[in-house]
Amino acid sequence: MTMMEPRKHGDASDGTVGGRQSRFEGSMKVTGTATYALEYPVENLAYAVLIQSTIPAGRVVEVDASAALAMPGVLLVLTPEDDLGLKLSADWGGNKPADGPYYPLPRDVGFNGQSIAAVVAESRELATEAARLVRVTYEESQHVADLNDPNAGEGKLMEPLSIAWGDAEAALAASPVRIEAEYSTPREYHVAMEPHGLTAKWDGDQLTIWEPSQWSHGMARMYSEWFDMPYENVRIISPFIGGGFGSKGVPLAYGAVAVAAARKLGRPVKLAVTRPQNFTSYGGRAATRQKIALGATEDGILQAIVHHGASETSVDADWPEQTGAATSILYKVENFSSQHRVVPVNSVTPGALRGPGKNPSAYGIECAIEELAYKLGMDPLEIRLKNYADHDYQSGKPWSTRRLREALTEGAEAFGWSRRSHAPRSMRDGKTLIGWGIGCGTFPVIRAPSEAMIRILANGRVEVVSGAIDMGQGTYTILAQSAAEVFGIPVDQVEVYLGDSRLPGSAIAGGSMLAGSIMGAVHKAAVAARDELIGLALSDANSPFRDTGANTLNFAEGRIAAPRGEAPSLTLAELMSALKREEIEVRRNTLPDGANAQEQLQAWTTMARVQGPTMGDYSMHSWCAHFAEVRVDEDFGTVRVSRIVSAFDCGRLYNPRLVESQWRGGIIMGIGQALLEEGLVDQRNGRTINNNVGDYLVPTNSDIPDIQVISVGVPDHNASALGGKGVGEVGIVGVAPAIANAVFHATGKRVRDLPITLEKLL
Ligand code: MCN
Ligand code: MOS
Repeated sequence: MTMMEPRKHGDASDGTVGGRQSRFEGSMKVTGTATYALEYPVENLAYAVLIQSTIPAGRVVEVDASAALAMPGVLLVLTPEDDLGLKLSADWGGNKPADGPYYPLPRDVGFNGQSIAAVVAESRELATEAARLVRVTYEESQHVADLNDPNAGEGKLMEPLSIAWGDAEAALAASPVRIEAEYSTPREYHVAMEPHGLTAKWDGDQLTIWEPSQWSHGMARMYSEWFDMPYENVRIISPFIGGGFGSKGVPLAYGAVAVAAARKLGRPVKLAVTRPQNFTSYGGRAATRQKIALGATEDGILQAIVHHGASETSVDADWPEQTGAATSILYKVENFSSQHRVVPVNSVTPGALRGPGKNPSAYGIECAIEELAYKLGMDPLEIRLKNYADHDYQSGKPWSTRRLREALTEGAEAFGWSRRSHAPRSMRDGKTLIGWGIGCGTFPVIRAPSEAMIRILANGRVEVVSGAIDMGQGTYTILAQSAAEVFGIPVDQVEVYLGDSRLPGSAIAGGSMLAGSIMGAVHKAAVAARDELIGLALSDANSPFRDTGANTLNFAEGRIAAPRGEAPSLTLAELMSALKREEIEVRRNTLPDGANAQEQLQAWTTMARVQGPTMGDYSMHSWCAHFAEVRVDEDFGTVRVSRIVSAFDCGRLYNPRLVESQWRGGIIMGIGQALLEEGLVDQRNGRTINNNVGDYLVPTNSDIPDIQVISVGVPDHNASALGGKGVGEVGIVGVAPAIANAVFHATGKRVRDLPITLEKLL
């Protein structure tokens, strides 16, 4: 097996868990030496280009590819006529569908922008030109453009997502103070810097796929099922990813098309999804709307929450963007009711986007709680502290750790919240209105098993090997820190190999579950490898430690020593040489002891072993409180975020520098969500109008103010082996409401539909 180039590191300081190493692969990415999926030099490549439907609903009647095929250099045109011989795969949970064929280029069109044909040629330019010559005849039928289409209807109630306790309607009716409001969020997209695409190559019955992936093992499994071949015969290679944010967890239709084309042609095929095609090749965050009613006493004690939410889904799958996901756990309330509906529309099936569910949910409840505060004439910080949940009212379980009170008070202190004047429009700087607002956020602790391999080499270097993914979060770096700590060596003595489905099994880089999961596995394997080395060192005839009478050895500052200095200390290399060992290799997983091979494979390739936040004695979540300052130009209605202070409880931090960057990244995405991001749909034809990075606005440097982040967490050993909770997603949750609340404070105007653009303020 050829190995990836290992990620080395130059700075040896802080080589322990909790240190502030920079990202190992950061300089490789910015200097262009990190190889992305579409950059692998593969010989004899053919190039595939997708053709997407231009109607929102109906059927492909005919594809006339004669002009395209007549072009020299065009190799193949795939259309709904072609039976690619694929089978349906089980979903990411591992749930098997009824046996049946899979058509990645379907005849029935479910949305505008669905892939319906592909052209393969000797060059990408040729394939693109030939694709323009392909004539598609459609039979169009009625469509539903989006959630706001008059024909969209109320949708289907998702029974399992209905949550209730107490008697919310009665308690609401009896409450002396009530507010009710409707909030909405538009379609939002991942817009990762690296667009989607892949290179696929067959060698006999062996398939290699270079594709950006958040889950090498899960994706290999789904490809193997589509192509009805043994799991072992598929290999996904994905050592570097230019951002995923939830979009790169499973293989998608275009992947099946590229692999099928490569099989048909007997040549490797590269398929790059164009930026516009990225908007409909997989789903972004679904548009949502939600109605929230709060009932309270005159002194601001919550009595009831009634919540009705809905989100868009596609016509052929139910994907709920759960608007109630945070509503039920943020506050102490005895009477609660929440329902969620999905409304089928002619769009691609929506997907997970950083903080799915929690994000729009926090937008609703965190705006509503401030609306209640203003109605009561109460400080928004005070109302949150007054209704602090001492346990999880939904599950009835105690929190494992919940330092949200500290996040609120320490965040307020750092922000200078006490200097606020309460009345809207009461703070200004000349013609600029100033507003302050708060938004709380949360994300569940999701736990999953993982596996890792540790190798101690004769030269004293230590290797960490896992199929886990680093898409920019910092996996390479924290795993090097973990191994370095166990062996008492500098981090630059550790090599980390990741991003390959042939390497040991791993949890998905998703649901903010990877760090806790893979750190546990690497720590376990490293300790086992160290124990094996200690055992040899104390017993091997060639070992200088053999006659010391010690029963263990110390590993610190790059040297191995007997506890009371009974023998001279050695480096790892010196000890390996004394033992005449080429290598010590240890593989460990965090499944229950005795899990057989099939159970192991199931654990890495499906979500079957994933545990939610209340699947134990406790309710476990990460928490945060954002404090936002906005400046609004009264004449132009322009909003600038001028300052953000956010305090987080994510348990123990494996690498605070990387965590701070995760939090800031989430906050920056939250600023985009609050002020800029919005997928626009042409009602006439269901087309995504702004399907490019010129028109779909994401924040740039000039939109981003000073962001101060504070950690108030304490280690939580129920949440993970090393005490950390999830970090990657919680940062985005609660930012948009903090900004919306600040805009209200500045202007006295409540904008309830995101994004908050100037025309809504004038
Ligand atoms: N970390 C830590 N201490 C902890 C937990 C995490 O130091 N207690 C740090 C580590 O650097 C770790 C990172 O935070 O690598 C993220 O850890 P975790 O919260 O476990 O999240 P995952 O590794 O599972 O990453 C996925 C998560 C998700 S779900 C999305 S969406 C997201 C995110 O990470 N997409 C990202 N952050 C992203 N960051 C980048 N650069 N690109 C993306 O696409
Ligand atoms: Mo993250 S949306 O769970 O990949």
